[in-house]
Amino acid sequence: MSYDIKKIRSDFPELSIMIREKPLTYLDNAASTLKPNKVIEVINKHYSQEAANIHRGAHYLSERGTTRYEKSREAVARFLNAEFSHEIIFTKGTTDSLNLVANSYGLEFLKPGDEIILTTMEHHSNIVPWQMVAEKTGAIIKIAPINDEGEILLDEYKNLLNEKTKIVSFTLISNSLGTINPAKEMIKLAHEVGAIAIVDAAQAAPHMKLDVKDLNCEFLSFSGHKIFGPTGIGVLYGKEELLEKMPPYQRGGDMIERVTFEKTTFNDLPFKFEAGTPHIAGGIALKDAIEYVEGIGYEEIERHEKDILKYATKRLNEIKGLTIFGQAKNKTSVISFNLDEIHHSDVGTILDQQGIAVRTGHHCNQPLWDRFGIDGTVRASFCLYNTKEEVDLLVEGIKKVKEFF
Ligand code: 7TS
Repeated sequence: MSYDIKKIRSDFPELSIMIREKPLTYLDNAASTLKPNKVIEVINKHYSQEAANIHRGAHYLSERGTTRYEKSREAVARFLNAEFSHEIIFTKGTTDSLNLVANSYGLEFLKPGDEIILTTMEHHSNIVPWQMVAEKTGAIIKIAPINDEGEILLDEYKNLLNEKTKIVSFTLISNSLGTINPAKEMIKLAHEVGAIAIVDAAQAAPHMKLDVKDLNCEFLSFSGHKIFGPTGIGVLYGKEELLEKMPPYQRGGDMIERVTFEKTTFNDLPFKFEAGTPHIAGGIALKDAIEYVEGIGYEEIERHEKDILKYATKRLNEIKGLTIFGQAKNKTSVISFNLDEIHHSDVGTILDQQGIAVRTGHHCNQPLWDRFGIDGTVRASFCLYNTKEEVDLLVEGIKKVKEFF
């Protein structure tokens, strides 16, 4: 079956809006994706006909909401190929998921001198929580370096691993370079020294099939809003055995079994990690977002996106004075670039005047850009609904920027 891009684009109402009297060209998908009608309808229906609190009420709406929310958890477990649905913790997003692991697992189990390995290309949300853990426990952070193409230097990574390594935490796909990291191999090597592996799949979820059994990672996180779902909802997958022995991250309602003023016992998984009223509508609609992606199919999506990336890379490389950062052999859907003598924020402003949405700046990767000796880039990021015509508009837009200067 051919890829029905027209139909796919018609599923996203925001793709038809005008920005500054120009049709929107949305190339900021690594920051957040647009939402398909199905997701919007489910959220609308929830708030117009089904809103009620869950996990507590004796009434119809509460029970139905609970069923929907828990069905969504099952859908996520299936989506990630997790063994049990109670290994799926709903969070606010990837940042929240990583903070949960750092605060709960990191603070509980790390000791002075233990080592945490990250990579040069981590998003700030996979750096700053570990700095807190290091500060509070006396653990040490080590960084696996990358080459000029933006690929992890596996030999250097191997050299960092030793019996003191307790945690390896890395992104599956770089939000700024598009690099797809050799996750399975990195996890296997981490396990050989007895470390646990944490995968940040925020950028991977919209582009590639995730399988926690195949990866064999201890934890994995992603954000709803980057996979065509709502903001404010995300996922932490954790192996049951580890989640069981971790202390709660936040405390309050829903996460308890019995409270007295003297002592509290905690609820079972996953509720031990879900204190307070959750993002009910978001949790429910996440199922529809996932099913939307699965309905198209990752094989089809990957083929389409590879085609777009190849075309965009070729066209951008034709522009004189344009440098692309991130040339990994195994790469997806992101092009970071700069123009000689023109600041990235100026490029973004002029593209915006043409209805073209890109991100400019450090993209929450300051240590990565330190590695390249720059302070940021222009970033165009593509997903399943982007087209070659949009790449052409970007190229025309960049030419206008050059003319302007
Ligand atoms: N990890 C990676 C690899 C990311 O790209 C992001 C967000 C996060 C974690 C944090 O996700 P959040 O949903 O909790 O915010 N990345 C970006 C970006 O590249 N531009 O805007 C947000």
